[in-house]
Amino acid sequence: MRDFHNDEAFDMRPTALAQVSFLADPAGQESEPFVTDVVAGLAASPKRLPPKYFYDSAGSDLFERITALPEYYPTRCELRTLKEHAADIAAIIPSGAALIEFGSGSSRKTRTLLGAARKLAAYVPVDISVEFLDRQVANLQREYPAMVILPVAADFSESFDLPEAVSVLPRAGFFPGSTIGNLEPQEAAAFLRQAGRILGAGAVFVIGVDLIKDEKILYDAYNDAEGVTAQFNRNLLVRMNRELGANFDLASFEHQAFYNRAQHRIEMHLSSRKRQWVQVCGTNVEFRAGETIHTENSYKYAIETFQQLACSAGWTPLAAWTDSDNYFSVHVLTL
Ligand code: SAH
Ligand code: AVI
Repeated sequence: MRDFHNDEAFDMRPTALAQVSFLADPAGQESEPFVTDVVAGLAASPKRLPPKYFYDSAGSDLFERITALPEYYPTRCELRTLKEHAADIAAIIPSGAALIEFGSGSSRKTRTLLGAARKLAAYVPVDISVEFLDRQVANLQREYPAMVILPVAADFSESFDLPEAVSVLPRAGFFPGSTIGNLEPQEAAAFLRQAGRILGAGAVFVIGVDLIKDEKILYDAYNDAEGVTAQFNRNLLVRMNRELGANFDLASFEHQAFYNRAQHRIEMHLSSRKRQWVQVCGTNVEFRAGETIHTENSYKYAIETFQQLACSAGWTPLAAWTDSDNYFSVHVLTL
């Protein structure tokens, strides 16, 4: 096996290989994606913003707090299933493989696999939240000093390159958390196709997908009593104020989350409490009283519907496990 620790390609560890563009061109020729998406999203009707922008450093910390809330069942249910099937998952990951994780966050769930799949050659966490990614990689490297960790700061909905060293290794994919549910179904299919290109023929892909269930349980998970989800939602306004010089008054936007039964999704919105004008990226944006910015969809699937989606993107389902409450599913696919 290659000695990754002495390979020049790894000089940049533990700082993530950055493929997310951040800075606006000073001449304004080419704006960063955040600016472009905010300008387009607030000009649209109804107003909307892509949920990937929740995740700056503060947003990632808030998401971690959400995962510990009593109402937020997905993390607990998925962790239980991953622990129960850790040996099954380890058995299908080839020895000497690189584990590529999309939207790795705290890598908490990965730890269940890293313990079981001891013969991994490298772990590649991919995340858009660059500062948080660097912090988590430093923690993980301390816990697993022998593990080769090659972080990539990238938007997984765009094409991105894996570290050079991984190109010679068999690859396994990991996409927990039901982050795939934050993509529109056609975006999820496009993502699965692109993941297939990244992971390569013969790869296995382990994906966590939240299930359709009792509406009260879904509602409560996104309307927690402590208000952490509301803070996570409003963090988008905080981020626009800080990074784009906007002047959103946080108190005049209300967190809303509800289940859309026809579309099988939780919708999150920020609703303007009054008629108001907000300065964003040099324009004055009008909000009517009660008008919302649609900030996130979180699609819930039936096991068969998700398997059909995966098949339409070229993947073959190998297994699907759920927790004892049937709240959350973990799928194993192969290409
Ligand atoms: N996998 C973790 C974290 C889920 S939260 C878990 O299961 O608990 C979603 C994660 O995906 C966040 O860390 C966020 O920064 C990342 N993310 C969201 N959209 C992304 C995108 N387009 N590209 C890369 N990372 C993204
Ligand atoms: C990361 N993602 C799957 C979470 C979800 O449940 O849709 C994000 C989240 N939004 C509100 N609470 C948690």
